[in-house]
Amino acid sequence: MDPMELVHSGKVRDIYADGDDLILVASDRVSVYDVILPTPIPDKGKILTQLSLWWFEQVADLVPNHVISGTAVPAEFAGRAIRVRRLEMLPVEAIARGYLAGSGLTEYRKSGTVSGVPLPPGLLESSRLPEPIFTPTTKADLGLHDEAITFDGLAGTIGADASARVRDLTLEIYRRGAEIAARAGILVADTKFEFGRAPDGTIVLADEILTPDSSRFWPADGWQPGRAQHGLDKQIVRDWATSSGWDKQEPAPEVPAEIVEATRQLYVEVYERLTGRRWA
Ligand code: Q0Z
Repeated sequence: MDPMELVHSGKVRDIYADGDDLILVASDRVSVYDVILPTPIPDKGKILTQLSLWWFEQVADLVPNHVISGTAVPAEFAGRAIRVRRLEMLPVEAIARGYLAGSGLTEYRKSGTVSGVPLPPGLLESSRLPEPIFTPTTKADLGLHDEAITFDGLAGTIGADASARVRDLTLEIYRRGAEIAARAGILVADTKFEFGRAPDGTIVLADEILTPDSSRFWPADGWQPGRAQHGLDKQIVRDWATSSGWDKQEPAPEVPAEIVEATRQLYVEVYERLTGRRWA
């Protein structure tokens, strides 16, 4: 096979070009407080890739997606790569929120709104929202933080028609995802989608979807508004990092084997609960 060109290296994923296609490769790297840890989580890239492929199938009737193949990838990336159609990406993150957490909670406490959308008074940290909301952000360059934009701000960036389509799709896909996850005892507090345009103008779902890296997953069991929830992701690493006294500046310390194994097990559990398949 011809050598592929590395077109983008993200914190935890890389993109290669292969002719007209792209190959998205998920690594086992883990980012905590925006710092890459020196210790990989074995199988993380494969688990998130297989989970994302499974989700694309679950929402295929709602929206076209960029997936060409989960298997026609270079042997060295087998299992942790997806061959996708190259799209003209929309320069925004399409976020849906069903619960109050993170930057949504911060804005609500300050102004009673999230992305400019007024919410009822009296909501608590982790409260379920009366209905899921669309809270787009601009895509900031590496190192900078994404900024919330209103729907009108979005329309100014990508146009009114594309904005309405992206909003409607984001909420539809979120509702489908949240409903499927709920049956597995998992709450999708919020999730981020990325869309692109095909040459004919069709809006296409891209990137990875509904993984612990692109979403906030909480166990439905024990969910309680009024306090922070335990995330079904790298929470174990985050908690260990905090208790280790690390100052959150590079370089991060090595992660102990038992923390690595517990985190890997959590990713496996999320995969198995959602898909109903065993992680072999
Ligand atoms: C996705 C990203 C990743 C770092 C570009 N189908 C597509 N066509 C064109 N561009 C993209 C896609 Cl998915 C694209 N990203 C996000 C993915 C590593 C950043 F694997 N950037």
